[in-house]
Amino acid sequence: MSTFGPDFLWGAATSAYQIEGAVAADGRGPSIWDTFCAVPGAVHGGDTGAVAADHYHRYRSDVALMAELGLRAYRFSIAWPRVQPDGSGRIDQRGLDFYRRLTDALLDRGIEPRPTLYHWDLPQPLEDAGGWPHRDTAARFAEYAAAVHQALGDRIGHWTTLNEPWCSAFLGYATGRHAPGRREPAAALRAAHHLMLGHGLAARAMPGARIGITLNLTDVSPRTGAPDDRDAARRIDGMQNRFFLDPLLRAAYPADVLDDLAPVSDFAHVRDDDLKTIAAPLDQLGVNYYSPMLVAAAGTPEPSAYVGSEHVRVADGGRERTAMGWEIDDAGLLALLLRLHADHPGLPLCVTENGAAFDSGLQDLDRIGYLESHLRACARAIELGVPLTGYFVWSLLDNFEWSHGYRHRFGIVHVDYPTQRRTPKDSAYWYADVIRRGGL
Ligand code: PNW
Repeated sequence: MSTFGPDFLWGAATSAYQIEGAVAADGRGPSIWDTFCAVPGAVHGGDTGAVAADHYHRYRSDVALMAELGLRAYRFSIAWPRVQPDGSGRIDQRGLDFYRRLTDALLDRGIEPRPTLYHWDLPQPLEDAGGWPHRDTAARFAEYAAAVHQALGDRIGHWTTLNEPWCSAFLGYATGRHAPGRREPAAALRAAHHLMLGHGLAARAMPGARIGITLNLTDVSPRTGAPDDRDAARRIDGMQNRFFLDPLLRAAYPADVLDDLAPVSDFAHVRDDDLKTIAAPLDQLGVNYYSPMLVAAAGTPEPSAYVGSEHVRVADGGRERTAMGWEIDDAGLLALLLRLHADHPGLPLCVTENGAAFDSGLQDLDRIGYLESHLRACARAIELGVPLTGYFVWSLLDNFEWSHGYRHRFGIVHVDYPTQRRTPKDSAYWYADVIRRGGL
């Protein structure tokens, strides 16, 4: 029998703003990404998600393509501004109907729908009211989650609340590289807390749902054994991994990280019982892994996504890199999965994103190499006892890569944007084969 087992979820992932386009269709309201894309210089080449891969109009043929590849599951996200164009109150049935049609098309093909409720497209009116640094946004998120669950809960069993709250908080509100483009480190810490609070409140608002959250976690190591490099690694592991894992799974912020952050915030925004709410029972932890991090202490502080650790820099591990400049190392994925299993035994894990940007066209041997080595890491983790339930390639389609626009391609399926023609790359055929065989 294959290491992966017969119930392993072989999937691919996308997100709403990155593929749907149709930003004005059926009453959709603006999101912070529509606004951010209009800021000169914010996105490479002035690209926007206005058309993207036009999936909103092409979802039927896209689902047929998924079926041809033999996918068992499809991870997508639901656009909050389609469901609640104002971010609160009024529900637009047309928005919900799109996701009902998509879900039914998947179920008809025997593909399990795995929706994420929030993949970064906050309704603009909620940002105008303060955004994630504002506590109220968490309550609004729970209302939205309840409405979607009420509409689709009969068809969908497993729900992911948030995708990568680290990115929403620290790229959105500290470095300003992502929407809404704010550079306010203290606000970023409040945003992170309210994102997690929103997760907990949403879990409570979806009775009977199986609940997951997806984090971008990584394996962090010091460049040398010197004490200041080791402290740098402790700090980055703290901000990237434990700052989210500990509240969600231990109902507490890590004490060392609160110490690091004391000059930035007194955490007065954390109220009694918040941590109990955040640590709602979790049925699955989604892990997005692309690259490990090697870090070192730096002399001069630089603006950083790692609030409070501005004197840490990322070091060169000397490995090959993808088109994003991210170093390739499957050992980091294995180390991460083993560490999560050791720290949180019994918690089901799922790789909800893994993949690579390469600009090699249809004959993407480089992408096949990346996927194969990382799937081997998954197999090894399972052999060593990690409860890994699935693997989702990022991404099914070439798509809008946030501040990089359309410059880099993550898809196993090529999209020719002028014609919207889809062509499976060699990696798609390779992956279809892996799924058919049930493993490598
Ligand atoms: C993730 N970083 O994003 C997202 O979940 C996807 O939407 C995205 O397309 C994919 O990974 C590839 O980038 C990230 O700068 C974006 O650290 C940026 C970072 C991390 C994750």
